[in-house]
Amino acid sequence: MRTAPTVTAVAHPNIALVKYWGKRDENLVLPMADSLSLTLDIFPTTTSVQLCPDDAQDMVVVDGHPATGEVRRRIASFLDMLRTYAGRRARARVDTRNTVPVGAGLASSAAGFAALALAAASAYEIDLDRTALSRLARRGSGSAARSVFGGFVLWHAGSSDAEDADLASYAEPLDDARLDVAVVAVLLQTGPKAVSSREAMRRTVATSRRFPGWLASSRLDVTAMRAALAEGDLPTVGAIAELNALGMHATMESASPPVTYRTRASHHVLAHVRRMRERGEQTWSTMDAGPNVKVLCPTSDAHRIADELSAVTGCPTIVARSGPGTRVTAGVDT
Ligand code: 2P0
Repeated sequence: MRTAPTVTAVAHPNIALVKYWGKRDENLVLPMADSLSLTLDIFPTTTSVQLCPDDAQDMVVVDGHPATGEVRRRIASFLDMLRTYAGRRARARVDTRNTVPVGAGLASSAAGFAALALAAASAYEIDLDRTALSRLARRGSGSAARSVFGGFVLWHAGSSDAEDADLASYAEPLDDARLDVAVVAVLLQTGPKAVSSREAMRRTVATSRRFPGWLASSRLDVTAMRAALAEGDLPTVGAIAELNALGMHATMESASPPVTYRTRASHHVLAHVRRMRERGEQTWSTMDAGPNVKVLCPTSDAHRIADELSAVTGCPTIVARSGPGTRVTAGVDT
């Protein structure tokens, strides 16, 4: 019997400059507001999918080990959704390799589900354009919708109209963005977080009195950020990104019980980045669902700033730039 080909896809994480924090539909993974990101050129995830019609269930291997628990459940239910769409029954073998610790607030799920969406859709012979691929990746993990594309990307929340809600929420590249920026990631902690971003988001929406204010300001931030990106205005981009990230953390810290991803070490880096700015550096902080701080700066300054942040914290730093969208690397004739 002919064995099905193994399709391999690679995807990169993205860093949100205006964050996604709050869903209006958990099942369809529909956000409450637009968000805007930069896909990075570090920490790729490579995922291979092969259909195995004789297997009774999906086999999922993550970083060389059989997946269990929530990780396995999310991947298997993503594959179930694809099978329903494709009208196919064959189970799949999924092998995914990260170059970054999973669950540490370093966007492993964005790269992971973007790579899985492309490799699995190709394996099941579902022909999707990039917009449809972005919608599909969104169903796995919201931020994965953005990692389908390279460079600066806008994820549309879409209308609240139930009829076309799924169709209206997808990401697209911002072709008019022109900005020279690097991202220095300060790796303070790479262990898995105590509260998943999914649970943290749910808790924030349900209990934080600051949530309506956060939502209103992030909608304004998207408009201002788009204009600043088109102007190539790094100081404005940096200022909006930093305030947006601080607002997101303040909002989740006011949930009940509070979600606190910022540690003493995170605050130390945030303060140091402000001090660098006061002495004339172009540096702005952002943080995701974890303690690590990412610093926006001009590309020509990035290695110098990374060295300083390593020296100050005693922790490793890594410099990232704009990276590519997800692509198939093996298994499909082109
Ligand atoms: C973002 N984050 O915009 C925000 C900022 C973390 C902080 O998207 O529940 O893994 O799978 O849709 O995409 C992380 O949440 O959440 C995230 P789900 P996801 O990048």
